Amino acid sequence: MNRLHSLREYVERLQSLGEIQEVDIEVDWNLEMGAVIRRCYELQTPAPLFNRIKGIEPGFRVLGAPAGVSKKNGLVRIALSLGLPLDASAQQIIEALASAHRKTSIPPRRVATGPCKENKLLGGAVDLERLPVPYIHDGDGGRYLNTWGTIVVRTPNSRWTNWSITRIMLHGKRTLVGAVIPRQHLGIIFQQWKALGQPMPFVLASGTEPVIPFVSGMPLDENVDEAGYIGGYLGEPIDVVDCETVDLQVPATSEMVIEGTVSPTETAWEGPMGEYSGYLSPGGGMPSPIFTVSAVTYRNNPILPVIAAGEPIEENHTCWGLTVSAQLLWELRQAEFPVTTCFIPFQSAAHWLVVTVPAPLAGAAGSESLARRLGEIVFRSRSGSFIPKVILIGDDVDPTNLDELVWAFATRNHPATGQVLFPDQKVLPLVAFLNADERKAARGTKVVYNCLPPNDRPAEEMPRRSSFRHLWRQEVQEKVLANWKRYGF
Ligand SMILES: Cc1cc2nc3c(=O)[nH]c(=O)nc-3n(C[C@H](O)[C@H](O)[C@H](O)COP(=O)(O)O)c2cc1C
Ligand SMILES: [Mn+2]
Repeated sequence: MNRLHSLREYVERLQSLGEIQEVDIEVDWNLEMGAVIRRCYELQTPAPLFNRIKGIEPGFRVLGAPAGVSKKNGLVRIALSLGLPLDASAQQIIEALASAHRKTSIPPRRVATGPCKENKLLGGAVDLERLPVPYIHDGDGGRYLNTWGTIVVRTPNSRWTNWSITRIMLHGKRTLVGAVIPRQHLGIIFQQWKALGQPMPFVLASGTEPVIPFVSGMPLDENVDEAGYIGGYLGEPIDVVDCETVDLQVPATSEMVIEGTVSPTETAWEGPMGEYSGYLSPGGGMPSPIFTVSAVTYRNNPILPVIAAGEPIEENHTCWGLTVSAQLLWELRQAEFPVTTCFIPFQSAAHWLVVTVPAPLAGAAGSESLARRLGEIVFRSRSGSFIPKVILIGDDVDPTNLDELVWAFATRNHPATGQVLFPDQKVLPLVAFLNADERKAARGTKVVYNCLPPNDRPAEEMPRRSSFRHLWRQEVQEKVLANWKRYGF
């Protein structure tokens, strides 16, 4: 495990890999920065590091696309963030995230102080508009301070501390309004405070060591501390420091720390925002609780990471897609489903989950009941509840190879009998294909596309893959590979 201890270390490593583009001309936080970041995803450029932001005091910086995909180096930002070999494949990343479930949780270690305490603004000195908060997409409901930071909250009985990512919008100089979704852990813990009629202490840690956002975006089970899961994953604890004004702790090397309380009663409109689905819904959003800020602390020359969500591929598809895949792989193995691997293709914007099963199973009878069982497990679980469409396919197909996946899906899914429908499931209302009634009820039909072959002909007559790797016998393949240069290629 090649752990990086801070965002600074991460940025330095990215610089040495040619994965950072420093932007030294002045850039406007109002739309310009968001548009640049979005174009960086679309061109898969190095991550932009904005060094001068209009109207913001010198030194405050923004890092766009912190875990974006790179045209030159593929998933290197993700591999580096997770301490894995730089050429780690999506499948290796998913295995690493899933197998941390078997490790013992290591709780964070409280240390006296850390770089995040270099500057402190307390009470009346807090002014969130001094921070380089971008107005990202044309049509967003406001400026988003948080798109990649970790929100820390604790249950009133202090037994569970949750670290998660949710978007948070600027509301005033000292107030924010955050998306608090009831079935997410932030929403579950908020309900407990609300039931007591008490404000919920929170802290937002932005610009943490790069593994932290990954696990903050991972749908672990209720009552599981993400900090301990990260400790288990790394094999050592994360150092945390006490907050100034609330009884919570944050990673010591955080770039910016925003502390305060969430009102049990007061709300404001949050949203809309350009979403991971690849759409911005005008008029979207909802009333959400107000976060009142009591302290801001930050490193010297702090760096705020920013995601410009939208059409793939951005961090919702890489970070969230990979961690949901990892969680579902773990859950399917726990349920003794004969899974080889799970993968949410980045380009599907988390709408397709591909589940592969051993190829011999692929020709077995009863694949429809296997497809039904798969849908029951996936759609019932919280992590699978986000997914509308599942593809069940033999593990001769590499689900991370889009060319192969498209071919196999197109040729193996029967239009009449290949779909197992699951009506009236909980759905995320922001999915673009839902009609008005489905959106309102947040319920709709989900599907498992069964791409396992029918079992109605003898094995020797089953269609064979006609690729170089699959159709030609071994000695011919070896001869061709050995002669490749001699042919003149
Ligand atoms: C970049 C990014 C942005 C996200 N934004 C939100 C959001 O605004 N609201 C939300 O409920 N989940 C959001 N998520 C997904 C949650 O972080 C994820 O489901 C996580 O499991 C929630 O934490 P929890 O399991 O402790 O509830 C986002 C994930 C990523 C990677
Ligand atoms: Mn959680």
